[in-house]
Amino acid sequence: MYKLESFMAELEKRNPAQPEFLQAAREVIESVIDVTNENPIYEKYKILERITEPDRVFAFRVEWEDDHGDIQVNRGYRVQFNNALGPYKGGLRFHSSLSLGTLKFLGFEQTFKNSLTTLPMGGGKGGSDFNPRGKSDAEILRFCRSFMTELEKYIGPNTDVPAGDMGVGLREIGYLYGQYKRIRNENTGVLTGKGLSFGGSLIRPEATGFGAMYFASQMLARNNDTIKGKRIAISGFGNVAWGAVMKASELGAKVVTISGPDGYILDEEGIGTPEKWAFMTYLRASNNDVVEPYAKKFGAKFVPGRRPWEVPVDMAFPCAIQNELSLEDAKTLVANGAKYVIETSNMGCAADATTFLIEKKINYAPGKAANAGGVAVSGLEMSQNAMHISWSAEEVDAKLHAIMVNIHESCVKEGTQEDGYINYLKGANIAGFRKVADAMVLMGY
Ligand code: 2IT
Repeated sequence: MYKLESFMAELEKRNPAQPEFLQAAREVIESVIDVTNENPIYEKYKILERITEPDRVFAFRVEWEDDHGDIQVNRGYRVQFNNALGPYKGGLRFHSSLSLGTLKFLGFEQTFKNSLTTLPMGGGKGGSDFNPRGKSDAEILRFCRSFMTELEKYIGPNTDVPAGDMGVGLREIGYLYGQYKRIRNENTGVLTGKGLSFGGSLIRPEATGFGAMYFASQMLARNNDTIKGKRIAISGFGNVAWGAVMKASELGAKVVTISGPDGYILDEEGIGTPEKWAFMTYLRASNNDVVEPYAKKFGAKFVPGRRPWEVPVDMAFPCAIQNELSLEDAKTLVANGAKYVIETSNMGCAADATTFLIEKKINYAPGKAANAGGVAVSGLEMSQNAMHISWSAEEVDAKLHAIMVNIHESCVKEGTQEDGYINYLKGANIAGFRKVADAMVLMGY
């Protein structure tokens, strides 16, 4: 019999100073411990011990020359967490505070998320403590080249297929893929999120945000409600927030906030026009990591140094970074009448915020379910590359929609409580876990 506290104590001893990894692991283990104890084969095969230990971790030096001719040194990583279901799959994050512990949390989460998509993908994550803020295009190119010169040794279209994450978008994927091709002379689509002209998939840039709105629409439908007319707070201003804002607007909701490290924008008119969406992509590409210019351009309010969760809304979609919504934020949202909190960033809510939302029977969805649309369309990009074809936007969007509906159903199936409340956290964790655990059992140790 596994016991949560003794298992966690052991995990904490093995992984000191990795609080985010331990937070993610506790959240999953807590959800699946009963299922595990009901299946003695899981204990016999030491599934919990094995599933919390990455298959392997690479760490490497990345050296590059800045625009002044000075040599800079960063650290690069690739965490290959679990390949029970397919090639390692997961994004690359470039962020100044990135550590191995953060990547282990992300790779661990990715394993269950990818399982939920039903596509054949294992879980991995990588990146660097390289800070894109203020870097020139040429510096980003030189960094990406150097990073891929090492990463190239560990990846391959049937081994490990990275994509973008924070700080890694279309431009960075292009530079990384260019270097991969220079070294390997292969057009196998080893990265996803590529440009359309060299193997990228339509709808991939929008997929995470679109998928979150499809998932939210399913949650609303279960409550005989729709997203039309809902007032929405979104955090972040990058790729994920951009897709979310566009789809929410298209479905008739009004998004009133986006945010950056500098504060948040309150736009009472709604962030609902192509001009405003285009400005978000301009802000992201400018590498300044600020949203304030939006306020000046569109006559909206800028609230410096604060997060958007103090704005009264019906639904909140954290779309920026882990632990961006605290217990205090959750209390404020609920006190102001919010009924839905949908994590679109990975582990967007702090652990105590999640517990509070579930206790209050708020419709809360964890990131590994709600934001799986991004990696799902990455999986579709892999399929298209393998077949040397491109699907139309309509085809990809329909498949994305079907996948999100299916993930929602899996959560409902495994997460419905006796009182009818859907514990999406538990549902997503159990559904994602079962498939990985069963595959590990079938393949032996
Ligand atoms: O967190 C995520 O799911 C991603 N950054 C996307 C990963 C992918 O391989 O598309």
